[in-house]
Amino acid sequence: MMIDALRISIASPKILGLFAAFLIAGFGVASAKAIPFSGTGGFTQATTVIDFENFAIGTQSVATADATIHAEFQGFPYPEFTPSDVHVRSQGFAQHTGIFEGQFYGFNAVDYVIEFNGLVQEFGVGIFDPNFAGNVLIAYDVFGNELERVTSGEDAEFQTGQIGGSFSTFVGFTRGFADIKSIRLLRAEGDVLGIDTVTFSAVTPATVGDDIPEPGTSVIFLGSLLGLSLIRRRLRA
Ligand SMILES: [Ca+2]
Repeated sequence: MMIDALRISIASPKILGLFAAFLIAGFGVASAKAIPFSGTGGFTQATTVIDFENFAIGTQSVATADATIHAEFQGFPYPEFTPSDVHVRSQGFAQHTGIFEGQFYGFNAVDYVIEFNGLVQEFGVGIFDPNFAGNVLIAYDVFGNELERVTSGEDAEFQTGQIGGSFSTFVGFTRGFADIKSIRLLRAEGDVLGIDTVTFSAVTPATVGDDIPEPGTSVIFLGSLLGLSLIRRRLRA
């Protein structure tokens, strides 16, 4: 975790010097792009919030113009959960204002998936009743590669509370540019989570192919090379 690395660096002048040298050399910049945070104050840009208040109770898969939210089922040891069990619910227990209140989604022994219709730079979500170490919030890029994760019990940004449904927290990421395509919240063994206040910065189009040649372009390029080669042979002949 970048923040932990920074703390260690500050504790040791030698490592700090090395770290500075890396920064000057241009290394370490990539990993500094992702900063996990807790609390709803971690955003630097205007955000959109899905608070589930406008969806009918019982809605199983939530979709807006920007994102879709659904659950993934782990099966054993909770084979009893089916898609119809995971849906928009109304509040029936202690809550945290602005993080977990009113209507929310889930509260089952499942994982949650948030897919954006494009890319976002900043993301955060209210998480209800995390009690154990090992809950993980992960951001993925457009190729499904992991960008960043925060884990309860390991990272200070992902707090847990007492068992009994009295605790909620807010966990998120901010990136150097918009490269988050999807988010997964994977529950720890034995934990049961719900989500609310899904918050994200502007969704920008996911343009795959700006840095990577499309297959078609490569084939055309290869074709041109073969063509040149043939012309050269003919000229020689
Ligand atoms: Ca809500």
